[in-house]
This record gives sequence, structure tokens and C-alpha cells, in this order.
Amino acid sequence: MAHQKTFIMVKPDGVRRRLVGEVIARFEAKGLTLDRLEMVTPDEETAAVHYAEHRGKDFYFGLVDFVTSGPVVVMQWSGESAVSVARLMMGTTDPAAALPGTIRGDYGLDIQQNIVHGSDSPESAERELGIWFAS
Ligand code: IDP
Ligand code: MG
Repeated sequence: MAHQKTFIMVKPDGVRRRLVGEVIARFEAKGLTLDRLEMVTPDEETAAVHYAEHRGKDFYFGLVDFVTSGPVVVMQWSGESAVSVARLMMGTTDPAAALPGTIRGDYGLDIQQNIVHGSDSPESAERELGIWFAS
């Protein structure tokens, strides 16, 4: 396996529900390293670029509306197999089906408002980190 970087976002529902600390605490306890962090309210353009792969799907406009609905916390985390480790800890997309012990499994029920985003591959991580940490 390999040392990797990944992009993690606490979505607007996670911020509103005061779960930022919980998400950070879990990844820190696991042994991943927090490299960068910023709070920002996404604009529509940035959200559209981030979710470009979902354009055309029935949930796309709702998703962009949701992710631009308030502040999010965007982060870079790194460590051994950081991409897959973070995805495993987040749980499956639909929190109603996500395993207990995962973030989505422990804190959610709604398939759209599922608390966190995490890159699905090292290539996605590079792309997403470039979008959210442009400087
Ligand atoms: P992921 O976040 O687990 O990678 P994706 O399939 O990439 O899941 O979907 C991106 C985001 O779009 C999800 O995290 C969720 O917020 C939203 N989403 C996915 N599928 C649905 C759906 O069927 N209805 C509403 N929103 C959805
Ligand atoms: Mg995805």
C-alpha cells in the first residue's frame, strides 16, 4: 500500500449538526494526519465542478443546492492508504444502509444529507484538492 492524500469535506448538514469535531476526532484517532483545513460556503460554480461526474442524474440539482446551502469544512488528510481508509470510516453513500461504527452509519439516515464527502480514488483526491485548495 502507499502513503496517500485525500480530500474530505464536512457537508453543510454536518456543520449545522455540530459534527465537525466528531469527524476530525475519528480520523485523528485512526492515525491519519490533518494537513489543511478551511471553512467556506461553496459557490455554485465550485460545487458544479466538484460534482461534475453526477451532472444529468436526477439528484444533481438537489445535491448542488444542498452543498451550497451553508458553510462546509474542507480538509486534506494524509497517511497510509488514506483514500480507502477514509471511505471505509465514512460508510456507504446511503446512511440508512451504512454500518454502525462508520460516520454515516452512526449519524445519518438521509441519502443526500450524509454528513461527509471523501475522495473515491487517489486521482479524484488530486482533482478535488486542486478545486478546493486552489492557491
Ligand atoms: P459518495 O459521496 O459516497 O461518493 P456518490 O455516489 O458519489 O456518493 O454521490 C455523491 C453525493 O450525492 C452523495 O454523497 C449524496 O450526498 C448524493 N447522492 C447520491 N445518491 C443520491 C440519491 O440517490 N439521492 C439524493 N442524493 C444522492
Ligand atoms: Mg462520490
